[in-house]
Amino acid sequence: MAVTPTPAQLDRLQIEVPSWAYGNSGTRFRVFTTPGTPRDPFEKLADAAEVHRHTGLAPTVALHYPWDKVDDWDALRRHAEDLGVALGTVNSNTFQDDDFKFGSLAHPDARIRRKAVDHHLECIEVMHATGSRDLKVWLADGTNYPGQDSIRERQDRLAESLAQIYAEIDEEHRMVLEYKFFEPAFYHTDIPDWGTSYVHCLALGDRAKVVLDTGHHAPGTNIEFIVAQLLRLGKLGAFDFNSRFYADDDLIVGAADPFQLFRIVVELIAGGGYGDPDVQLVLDQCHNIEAKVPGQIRSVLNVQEAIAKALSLDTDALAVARRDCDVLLANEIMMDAYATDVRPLLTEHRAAKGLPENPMRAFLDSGYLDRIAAERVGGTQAGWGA
Ligand code: AOS
Ligand code: ZN
Ligand code: ZN
Repeated sequence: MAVTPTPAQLDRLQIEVPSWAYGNSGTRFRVFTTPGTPRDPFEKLADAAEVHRHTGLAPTVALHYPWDKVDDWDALRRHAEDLGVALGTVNSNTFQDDDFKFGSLAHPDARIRRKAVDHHLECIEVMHATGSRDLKVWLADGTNYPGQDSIRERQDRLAESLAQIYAEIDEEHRMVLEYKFFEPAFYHTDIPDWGTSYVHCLALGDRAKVVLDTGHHAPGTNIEFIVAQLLRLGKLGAFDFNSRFYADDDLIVGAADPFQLFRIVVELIAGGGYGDPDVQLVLDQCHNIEAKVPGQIRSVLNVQEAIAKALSLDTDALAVARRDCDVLLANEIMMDAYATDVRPLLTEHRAAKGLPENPMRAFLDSGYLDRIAAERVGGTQAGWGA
């Protein structure tokens, strides 16, 4: 009862990979190092390009500023082009400076807020040099204890700071605003949920959109509902894809709950967001114990598989079942799509495009990991690279 996705439908998938996924990362207990870890943004791009070369799915790379700061942005841009990828979203960083201990854009001190706004203006300069379209704002702002600061006043300060940044982005730029319900602040965060992000984006204007990070919700949250609603409102700007079991685990997308990923992309497709460049699909992951490039390859393939299953949904039959209020049939049609083994179809699709039929195997056989382990000595932790 499932339908077969067309090559053209499958070809609409593009996933942005994060530069920070290629650096070492870990927990507060330990950061394990991996041989061959990139030593600078140029090497991160080289690794990211391997993901695209083997899958054909990851043509852009998100940057984190100042983690990915370089002296010569043109050189970085050209390097990316030579590797067959492009520079993507610029992520700001207002969480690794002592001045931001009590917040950044919502901080009670106007001097600190100014510093945080200025950091974003610097990011906008970077966007001019990199040709990036999106400025992604994720804030660590919040409080740990009731009474620590005024929740209400922090919202007002945040709105004012965001407006100052938004006023400086170009016509072709967007500001995408991420929400997260906890961590590193534990009592309240200043943008805890999609509603708060939406309210700020609405006040800012058309080029401000919400970022939905799949790991940033309380357990049990119906994320596909949020996807449907934000698409309906024209305010879903981007996804940060990853998996969680317990908190903001940042594990490989689709690893924890492939059925949830399927349900999310079903709503993405139903709401017209699939293949729409205004809904940017990005990975936001860390590979603490697994090899990083293969971890990223697995991730983009997991998204591709979920998309192919969702495209297998017989939407005509589903519409009839829904109209008839045939609950069991509607659910069966949905589960048929999910149960479809799309792997042979995707293998065929890759072969037709001249890509390796098994990208993971092809990458592991290429010798790239041994090569970088021998060549690169002293790779650094994500965020402290270069
Ligand atoms: C933090 O929890 C967020 O998911 C952000 O998207 C963050 O910018 C990213 O994890 C890189 O630090
Ligand atoms: Zn994120
Ligand atoms: Zn996160």
